[in-house]
Amino acid sequence: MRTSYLIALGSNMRHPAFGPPPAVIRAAFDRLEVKRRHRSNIIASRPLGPSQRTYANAAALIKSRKSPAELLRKLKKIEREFGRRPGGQRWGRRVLDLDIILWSEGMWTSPALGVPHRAFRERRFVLGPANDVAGDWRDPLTGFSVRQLKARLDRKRPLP
Ligand code: A4P
Ligand code: MG
Repeated sequence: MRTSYLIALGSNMRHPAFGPPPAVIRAAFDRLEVKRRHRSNIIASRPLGPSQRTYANAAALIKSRKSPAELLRKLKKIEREFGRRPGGQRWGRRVLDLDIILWSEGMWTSPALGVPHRAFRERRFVLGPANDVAGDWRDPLTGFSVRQLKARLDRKRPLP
C-alpha cells in the first residue's frame, strides 16, 4: 500500500556540481521525484545551533510503499549520494539533511526513528514550508494541523 510522507529538506553547504543550497534542494526534489505541486517554496533560514551558515529549507510530500524505517534508509542513502559524510559534527554544516516529519498512517517509534519528528512543532523553518504543501495534515500527537501549529508558533503561544 502506498502511504504519504511529509519530508523536510535542509542544506547549508554548496554541492560541487549542483551549486549553492537552494540548488541542492532543487536537485533533491528531483532525486526524490517530488511532483511540482508537492514541492514547497525554498526559504532561507537562520541557523539553529552551532553552524554559522544560512540554511535553505523546504518541504515535500511523497508517496511510497516503504515503511518509515525503509524510507529513512533511502533518505540516508540519498544524503550520502549528495556528499554528506556520516559522523560529522551533530548539527554541523551539511550538504543535505532529509527528515521524516509526518506519516499518513500516524506514529512510528523505534530507537533509530520517531515520527512525527520530535522537534518539528517548534521550528519555523519546517512549519513554514510544510504549510505550503500540507497545511491540513494533522499532527497525531497534538491533533493540531500543520497550519495551526505554524500559527501558534507565529504567535509564540506554547502548546498545551
Ligand atoms: N531520526 C529520528 N527520528 C528521525 C526522523 N523523523 N527523521 C534519527 C529523520 N531522522 C530521524 O539525524 C540523526 C538521526 O536521527 C538519524 O540517523 C535518525 O536515525 P541526522 O539527520 O543524521 O543528524 P542531524 O540532522 O545532525 O541531527 P538531528 O538531531 O536530526 O538534527 P535536526 O533536527 O535535523 O536539525 N537550522 C536551520 N535554519 N535549518 C535546518 O534545517 N537543521 C538542523 C539539524 C539544525 N539547525 C537548522 C537546521
Ligand atoms: Mg536530520
